[in-house]
Amino acid sequence: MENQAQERKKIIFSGIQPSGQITLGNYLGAVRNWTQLQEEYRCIYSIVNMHAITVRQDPAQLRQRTLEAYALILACGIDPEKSIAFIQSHVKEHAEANWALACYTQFGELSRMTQFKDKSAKNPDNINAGLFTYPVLMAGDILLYQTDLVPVGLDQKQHLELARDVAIRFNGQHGNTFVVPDGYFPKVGAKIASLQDPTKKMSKSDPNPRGCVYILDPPETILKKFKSAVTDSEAQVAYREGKDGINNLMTIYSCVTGETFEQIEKDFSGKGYGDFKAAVGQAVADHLAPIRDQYARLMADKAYLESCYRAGAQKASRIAGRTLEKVYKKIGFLPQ
Ligand code: ATP
Ligand code: LTN
Repeated sequence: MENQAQERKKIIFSGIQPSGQITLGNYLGAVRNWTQLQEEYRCIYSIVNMHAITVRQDPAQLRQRTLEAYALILACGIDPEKSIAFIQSHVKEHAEANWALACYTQFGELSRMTQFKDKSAKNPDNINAGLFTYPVLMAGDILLYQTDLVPVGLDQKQHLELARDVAIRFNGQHGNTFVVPDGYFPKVGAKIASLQDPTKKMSKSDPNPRGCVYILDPPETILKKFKSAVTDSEAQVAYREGKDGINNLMTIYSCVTGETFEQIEKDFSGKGYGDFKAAVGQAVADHLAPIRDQYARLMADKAYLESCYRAGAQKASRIAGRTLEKVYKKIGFLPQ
């Protein structure tokens, strides 16, 4: 009975790159949502280390960051008993799906991807083919698990649409093979901006670390970063067009305290930005403190982490293998 109920649950898939330290933007835009979906859905989450190598990585650092990112998503509340949590390169089907789906993706559609254009501009000496076909690997991640919903930040919307288009195209040619996935974006927090340049997204690869709050930053650092956040000269805590810095801080405060924008405006009416920035910093530091503690406990138990990611990869591979087999059959690959 319980098994049947499990089977009917909708499937969630999402991934995060171990390309740097996980930020408050990653957390509020994606990872926090992942944990909240675990009760209602069948959730599958991956540390997408294969995506991370589209930008140059130091091998030792990539290994370390992959383990850290895995520990961090567990520390944020991903329960490896309830969800499947695995490391992308451990499940070979991802590389295979990537090739098959690349042959169902057009050069023209990949050329339109804004992330490719942004990252090529940032890394002009390494515009590699992987960076170009990045969205195909991502489509494979999603489609291999017959995913219904993909919880991501708004920056991933275009990639998600490509995954849908590829699924629809493949289904059109070969009959129903893939579930066509939908995006799942948080109402508040889908686009957290840099604290130093609130017109830009907070990003792991921001060269200015003061603009970026990392989940594992100690409380003093968090307070300092919020204190130096860029605002405006109006000195009024209100959510309005053109007040990018304050809007961003209000969004962050709302995400971690659950207060609405109206409540925040009321609470801080007549108070200066200094008070508000200190309050946001404190609220974020308080919210992240238990995650930091849990992370330290997990990193001290490597054997446990290893057992979790091994089991996760086995479970993921079973599901992905079934889809890949179906795909190969439909394409016309002679079975062994
Ligand atoms: P990089 O800077 O290396 O491209 P990133 O910080 O964009 O990395 P990813 O690993 O690519 O992080 O993304 C993980 C998840 O976090 C994705 O769902 C993405 O949409 C979300 N995300 C990233 N940055 C933000 C942000 N500033 N606000 C909200 N969500 C975000
Ligand atoms: N491109 C994503 C990471 C990612 C992903 C996925 C997200 C890789 N594969 C599958 C959702 C589903 C990003 O966050 N930059």
